[in-house]
Amino acid sequence: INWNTAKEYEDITYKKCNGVARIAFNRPEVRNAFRPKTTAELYDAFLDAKEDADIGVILLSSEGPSPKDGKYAFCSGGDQNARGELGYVDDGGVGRLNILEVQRLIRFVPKAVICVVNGWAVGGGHSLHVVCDLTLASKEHAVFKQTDADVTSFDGGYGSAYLAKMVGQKKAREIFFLGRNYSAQEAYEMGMVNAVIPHEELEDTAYEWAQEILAKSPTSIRMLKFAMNLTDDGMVGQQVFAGEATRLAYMTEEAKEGRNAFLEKRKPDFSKFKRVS
Ligand code: 1HA
Repeated sequence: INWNTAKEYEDITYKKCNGVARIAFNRPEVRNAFRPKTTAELYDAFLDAKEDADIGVILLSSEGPSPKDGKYAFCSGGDQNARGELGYVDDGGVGRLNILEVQRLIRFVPKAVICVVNGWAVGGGHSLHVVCDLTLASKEHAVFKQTDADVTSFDGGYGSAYLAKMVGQKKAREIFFLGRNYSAQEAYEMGMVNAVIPHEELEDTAYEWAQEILAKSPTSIRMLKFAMNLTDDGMVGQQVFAGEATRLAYMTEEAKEGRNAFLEKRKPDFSKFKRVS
């Protein structure tokens, strides 16, 4: 895979290759914990991948292993050193919850997002995998764990409520209330991981899955993603899905007649358009 660096950041890496964007945590010495700078960079990179018409699939991955002890981590959630009186504070002392904005961008980007879990997926890192469209996990190194209730920093949105839709209420409550470790295989059996992949093949497999998706109709992928999001996202889910329906409607002759009639200061003539049933 011939990855090209798309932009240089401090806390993440951002690369592109053949229609695929790869956004990766790059703080392996702290198990890829995110601080406000990290989430701001993630948001920036996701926005770029969203706007880039050549990109069809986004991989959310991580660099590693840790130079300290050689262990792998996808993401260990919020950096506990960044927590002050106001919660997770940025360099200017402002309390930030912008990982939730990153979650919403992943959810509403009209492209498939694949989470590549090569090690620990913990706390807010676990929640990020939950919100991605697909998850691939390292057979040897992936560990799924929810520590929100250990550190009083809890995700009551997608991270827990949507997880419960995915793995069932009892299992989700166990994951959050007990905070145990789950292997890639256990996560697969619960239905929150799409495939368990030998570690050495993980990144290549994610790229191959991305290429398979890229060969599909882009309109179908975006409509399907938003259709599957719809009921869980309430009115916003409807708004996002309906926006795509409006986009398709704009492309019809009927819409052109409506626009042209207004611009030509005449009554629209919709009589030639059949009422299909
Ligand atoms: O839920 C939310 C949010 C919800 C709503 C809105 C905003 C939210 C924002 C954030 C979050 C959260 O993410 S809450 C959950 C925060 N994360 C944690 O509680 C996980 C903390 N880490 C661990 O439990 C463990 O480190 C580990 C299971 C991931 C790995 O264990 P391991 O392999 O034994 O490594 P360990 O020795 O513990 O860690 C290696 C180094 O990484 C340590 O530093 P060192 O002693 O080498 O100096 C460790 O302190 C550091 N590290 C690991 N995780 C974090 C961390 N440093 C800061 N923050 C971390 N999260």
